[in-house]
Amino acid sequence: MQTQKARVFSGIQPTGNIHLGNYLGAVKNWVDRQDSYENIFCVVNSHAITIPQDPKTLKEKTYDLCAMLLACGIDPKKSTLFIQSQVQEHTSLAWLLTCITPMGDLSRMTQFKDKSQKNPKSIFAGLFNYPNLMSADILLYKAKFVPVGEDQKQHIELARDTAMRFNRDYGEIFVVPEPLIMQEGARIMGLDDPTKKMSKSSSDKPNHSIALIDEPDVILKKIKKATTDSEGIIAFDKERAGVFNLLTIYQCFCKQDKVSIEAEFSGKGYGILKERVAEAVIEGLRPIREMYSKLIMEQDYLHKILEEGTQNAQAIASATYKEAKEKMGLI
Ligand code: AQP
Repeated sequence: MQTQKARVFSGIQPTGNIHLGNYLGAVKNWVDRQDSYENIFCVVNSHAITIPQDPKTLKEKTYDLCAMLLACGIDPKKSTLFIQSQVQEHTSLAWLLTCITPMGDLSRMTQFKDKSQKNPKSIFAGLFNYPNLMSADILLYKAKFVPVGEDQKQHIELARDTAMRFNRDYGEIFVVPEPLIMQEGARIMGLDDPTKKMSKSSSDKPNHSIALIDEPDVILKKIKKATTDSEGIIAFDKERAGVFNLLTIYQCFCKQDKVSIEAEFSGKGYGILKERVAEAVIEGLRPIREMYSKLIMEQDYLHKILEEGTQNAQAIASATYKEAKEKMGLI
């Protein structure tokens, strides 16, 4: 008997160049588990405008990111890929959910606090309401699992609360989603400051992040400059964030366990560690960069994939939105 696969949904913002944190914390897991689930992946451009964006750049970055996701290994035969703003039910359902979400819950969100601190001159209501749009993204597809980095755990907990509240007050329609967070790579830190997560919006700092499109010499240079410490011991010690971060990145690519990695580096210096991490990252990203440079030239193919993805997503989203709207008494 064939059992139906559980559905996963996840998204990524086209706010800048996709970096190693996005890849190891989220996208690599989407790719690696495509056979285990029914997959829906989305470039969440409506989330991107919660912080002011240049319209022309946003549009370009949106298509670039779609090409990059395919280059990373998202297979259109196994996964639906689409752009959020092309399925209007995301923003429509977000409104319904906004009307049942307490202000207090939204004000506890750490991402809102962090992002408003980073952009003190542009704290708009959209940024505050961002988690409701994210809940709508997930709940529209009745996804069971949401593969994300650790930073998104709090938003998924909110989506769970919202689903349960709606189901209790208006009738059972939403699946209560669960986060899928990897043991390794769920929180890749900035190379320049390993106490802060690697982030697209800090990419103005030259040695902060590694973009998936970075050339080998750039990757080597950035890793050589990564902040470590003066202890000189290479071990998975969370207290020593710089070395821990480099070892975690290494582990994600070489797929060995922690004990054998520590043995490999026993008695060696940070110079060797950095060289080997750089080599692993360069070789791990090489096929992605090469595939991306081909795909970005094939705009017709890209648009065809996205059109099919939109149609698949739209069919599910409109059915769920209709159910939710009717339950709330909207005509
Ligand atoms: N440093 C990270 N380590 C592991 N996973 C990460 N993710 C983000 N940063 C890291 C995961 O990547 C997915 C897509 O993230 P996003 O595009 O929605 O944006 P974000 O979480 O806000 O990530 P950024 O790159 O830091 O963007 P900005 O600078 O705009 O805030 C998510 O699953 C996320 O968990």
